[in-house]
Amino acid sequence: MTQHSYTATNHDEAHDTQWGTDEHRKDEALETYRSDAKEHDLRTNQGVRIADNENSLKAGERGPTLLEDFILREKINHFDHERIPERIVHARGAAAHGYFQPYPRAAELSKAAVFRDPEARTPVFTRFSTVQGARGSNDTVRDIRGFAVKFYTEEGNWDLVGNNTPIFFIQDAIKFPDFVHAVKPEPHNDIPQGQSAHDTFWDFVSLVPETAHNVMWAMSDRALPRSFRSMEGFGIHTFRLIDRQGVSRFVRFHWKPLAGTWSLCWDEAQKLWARDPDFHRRDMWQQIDSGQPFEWELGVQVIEEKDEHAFDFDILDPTKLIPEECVPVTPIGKMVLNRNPDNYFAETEQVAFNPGNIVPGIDFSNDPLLQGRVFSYLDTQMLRLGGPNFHEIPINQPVCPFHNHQRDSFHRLTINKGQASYEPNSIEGGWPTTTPPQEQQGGFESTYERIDAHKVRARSPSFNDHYSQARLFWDSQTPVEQQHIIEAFTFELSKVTRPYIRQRVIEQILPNISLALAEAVAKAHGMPVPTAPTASPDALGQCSLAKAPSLSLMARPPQNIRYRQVAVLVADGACHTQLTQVADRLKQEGATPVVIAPSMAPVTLDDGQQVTPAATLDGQPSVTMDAVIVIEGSARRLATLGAGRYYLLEAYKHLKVIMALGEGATLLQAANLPTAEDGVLTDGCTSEGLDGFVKALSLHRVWSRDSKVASVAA
Ligand code: HDE
Repeated sequence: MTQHSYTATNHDEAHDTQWGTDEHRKDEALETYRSDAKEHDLRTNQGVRIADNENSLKAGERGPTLLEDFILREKINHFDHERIPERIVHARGAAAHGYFQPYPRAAELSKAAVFRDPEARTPVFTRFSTVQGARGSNDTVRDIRGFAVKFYTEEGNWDLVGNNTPIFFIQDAIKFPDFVHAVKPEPHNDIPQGQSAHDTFWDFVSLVPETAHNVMWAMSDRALPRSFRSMEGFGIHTFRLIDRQGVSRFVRFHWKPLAGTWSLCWDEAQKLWARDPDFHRRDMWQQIDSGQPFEWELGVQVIEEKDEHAFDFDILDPTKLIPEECVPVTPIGKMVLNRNPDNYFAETEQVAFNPGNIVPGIDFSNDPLLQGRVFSYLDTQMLRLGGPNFHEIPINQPVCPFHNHQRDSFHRLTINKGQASYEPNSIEGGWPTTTPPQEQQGGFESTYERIDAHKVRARSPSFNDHYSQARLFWDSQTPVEQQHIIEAFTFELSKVTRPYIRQRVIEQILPNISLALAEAVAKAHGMPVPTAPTASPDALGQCSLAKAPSLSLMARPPQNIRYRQVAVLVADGACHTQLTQVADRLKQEGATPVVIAPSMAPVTLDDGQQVTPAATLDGQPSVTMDAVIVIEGSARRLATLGAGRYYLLEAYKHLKVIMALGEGATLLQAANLPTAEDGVLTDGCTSEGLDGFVKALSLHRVWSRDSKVASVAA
């Protein structure tokens, strides 16, 4: 083993002089802890060289093992304790390193160091997660995704711990354990994994109407992201930004993916559970590894304090979004994720996010969900990471110095020198000392706010509206998206075994969102069709907008094909010139061509040259790809294979663009698919033909096909 220098908090004097604007600061700090065993002897944790790592110490070759074998005991002992508790929610995740760079506008809104200098890059570590499933569950389940960013700023760590929806299921932290118990696998049999399609979840949401809005998002394609790179992220709660003059403004944080927003189909997502349970984490890992960073803009919706009550909802209510049509999102910076972690456990598993980690220039609002969260994260991490010293774990350490009088407990790494671990003291010259708040580099100061109130256990009447934004969400979707929501409700409720719970959702919840939605789901369940809303006028609420186009994914397709994975199907006899032409064009557009063949054996092309496939039809099935191109000369061979025909059938069912070149139509015919319709291209490998492919794929899917695919047997 290499020697570590555990100077967790004491290497900072050196850093004091180097502070500044370096995005590599965290990377360099982590280097102290990296261990590379190359050219090192195998040793025990006490440094003793090991001579035999195959046999335990025994009394005779066939005799009992001896207790004295300290090498065996140490190895087994450590192994026995390798696991730590997984996160109670968001257990499954994947993360990457990168940086954040502010735009000039940011410094006008906040004095936080992270926003100060448009030339400065602050290191970040960002973890994406599902909520419901265990650490080993599937990536592509229908679920909300966590979107947690740790900014290692020069004035301390700021964690923006958000989700990929701008709202949450509940309004008050006191309901969180109930909500999580309801959505998690059921307690008697630990079923189902990674899914909300079960009795306890729907029992809870049918009894707690404030969940309706977030449930709508969860039943939409938003809950099925195609890639972490194509997700929006949201801080959800209203926060505050404090500028250099001390002026506080309310803000909502948004992450806007530069790649655009695109999702999976439900059937595709389910098939991916088996075909590639690691679909999202693999996608991020491979793309970052191949130099294709993941990028977002950070934006804020800004509300002046005087406008706090200017909306037809309460901005402290985390079940409400602020429509972008009412308050536009101002971009204030860009995040680039460009480096994979070295070690999953050390970094992704041990990272501890906490919305309570804020820095001068940022502050909380009184959102009652946020207030509870500020308590919860530190508390849960004490258990998960084994005590109060988890801030010393390399991935959690700030890049700036930190000194205080906190001491001891389990796994303390810092060797605090001196005798005085209290304040005030005269023995150590009074150090460390406090810093008064100031415009820059000052101590943290909470927003000055007058609170003159009765102590009550109550909810503000301004939180009574539970349905107006669920309706706005529904009304803002395109017909295809609405159909997907209907199908999602129908599917989920079909897994609910108690008819009275299904009935309660259909009769008591859905009619308050949309009678059309209620009718479609009721019919699919053979239940009476509701004819009128059931909620009180207060709960139904009112929304001044009829529609908010920003809520629809389909309304704003990415308009390019960057980062798309395109299956390029080949078999013996495939046209070499065409293969090169297609691959070149896809790369030119920023997409990735993946050459796929029936087996991994080299494919002999029409000119006698050979190409080694990247994958097989089975190994990289169509569900893992965004579109399919069949290279001329391959179709006849592929048509003889079930896997070849199924490839196109499934791609067609999942609304993917299919381009069949040359005699490729024979493969379409063999699969009983149309040879000429929107998104099925057989124009030949001309430059116009490829233009047509790029144009079709830039809409992400062939949405006009949606109504036909129910009859496709794949
Ligand atoms: Fe969390 N949440 N949460 N949550 N949450 C956790 O902290 C909690 C909420 C979110 O990648 C836990 O370290 C309470 C909203 C993310 O490590 C825990 C409440 C939002 C992650 C916890 C909420 C989130 C967590 C579990 C209601 C979106 C994963 C393990 C008051 C804005 C972070 C852990 C990561 C994780 C508590 C509600 C997002 C138990 C009490 C709203 C992205 O502390």
